[in-house]
Amino acid sequence: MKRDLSSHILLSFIKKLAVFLLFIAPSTYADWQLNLREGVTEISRSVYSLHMIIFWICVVIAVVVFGVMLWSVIYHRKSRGAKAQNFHENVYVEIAWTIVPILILVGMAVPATATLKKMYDSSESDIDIQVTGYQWKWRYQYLESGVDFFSSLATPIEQIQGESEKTENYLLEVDNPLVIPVGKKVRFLITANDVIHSWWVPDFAVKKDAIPGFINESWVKAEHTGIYRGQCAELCGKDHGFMPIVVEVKSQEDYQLWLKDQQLAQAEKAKSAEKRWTLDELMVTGKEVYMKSCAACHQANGEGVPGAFPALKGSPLVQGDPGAHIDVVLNGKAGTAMQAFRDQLSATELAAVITYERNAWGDSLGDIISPSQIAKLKQ
Ligand code: HEC
Ligand SMILES: [Cu+2]
Repeated sequence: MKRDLSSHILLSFIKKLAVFLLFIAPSTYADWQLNLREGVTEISRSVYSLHMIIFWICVVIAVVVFGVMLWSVIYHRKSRGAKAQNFHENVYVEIAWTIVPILILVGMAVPATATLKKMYDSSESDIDIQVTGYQWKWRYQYLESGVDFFSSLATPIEQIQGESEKTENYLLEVDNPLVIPVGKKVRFLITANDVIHSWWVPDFAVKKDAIPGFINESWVKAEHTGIYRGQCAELCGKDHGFMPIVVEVKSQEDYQLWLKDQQLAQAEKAKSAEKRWTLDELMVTGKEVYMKSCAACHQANGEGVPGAFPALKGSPLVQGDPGAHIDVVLNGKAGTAMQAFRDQLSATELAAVITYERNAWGDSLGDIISPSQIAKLKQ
């Protein structure tokens, strides 16, 4: 009786588990993918088929080896009275186990080398883009057209801290995506500014280390317009998981329009540095820049985080000689979290944020750091 009850409970538990698994299976595992993805370029497809060829070779070897082993274990077991044969230095066996692996390795190396050769051939590119890894963002410089911008994580902090619902492209969205035209060979010159990063876009089968002082090359010829996402693939510090990559492949016409827009906006920025700025104008722009680029460490109220990020409010350096203050913001402090903002911000943005620091939070010096002055320093 007792046994009946417990086996009944066990059975009903198994039934419930089965029903539960059945229900969660379609919703939870719908976009599960165990295999490598095929990607969207000729190269990514040949990488994929290479992967499949090698995979099947491994499967065949495993089946043969484990098959022979299992068969021997079962049919030549001791209880059946099997007696091991005792032979040494059998020339035929030794030749066979040398030749067969060589043939297998050559069979793998031939298609692998052909694919590698294609991947490494970055010659005759239509567009060259320098990709630079920074802690923790990417910089894209279009070498022919002079377009130059930073691309950083756009996921709102509330989502990261679990205060709001995570959206579909959580941690895979940026403010300024890399834009390239469809059907053109785009060469990437990949390097880094501080530590080693790695530029990885799985759909293009591009994953290249970005190493300070070195330039690695890779390329892509996208076949379809669309948005492709990737990540930094080299552990590069505390925000390594927060420097995603987004590539927008546009039609040739849309790409040309985008390029024109960028060039115009850049020219505008350069022109704005020549304009005469009032204190009020600089304070408005300065506050925007401060909130976006500085407040994460120095805090919105300028009081910093004791022991980690110094207070700017009331800091003798900020209150003192402008030269030293400007120097810290433009060139950073080597070996600390205070990075150089020289390339990350325009002359106007730099002048505005420095002016803002000197006049916000109640310590008003009333002085203006002019964009034209910073523009000269930047050259
Ligand atoms: C990633 C964190 C971080 C960000 C972002 C950051 N800073 Fe800093 N900042 C620091 C740290 C850390 C120091 C202290 C460096 C040292 O040890 O001397 C510092 C020092 C400074 C100092 C010198 C303060 C003093 O009293 O010596 C100034 C000025 C400054 N930062 C301005 C800025 C401005 C302007 C921005 C935005 C454009 C900014 N910082 C963004 C981390 C940051
Ligand atoms: Cu990185």
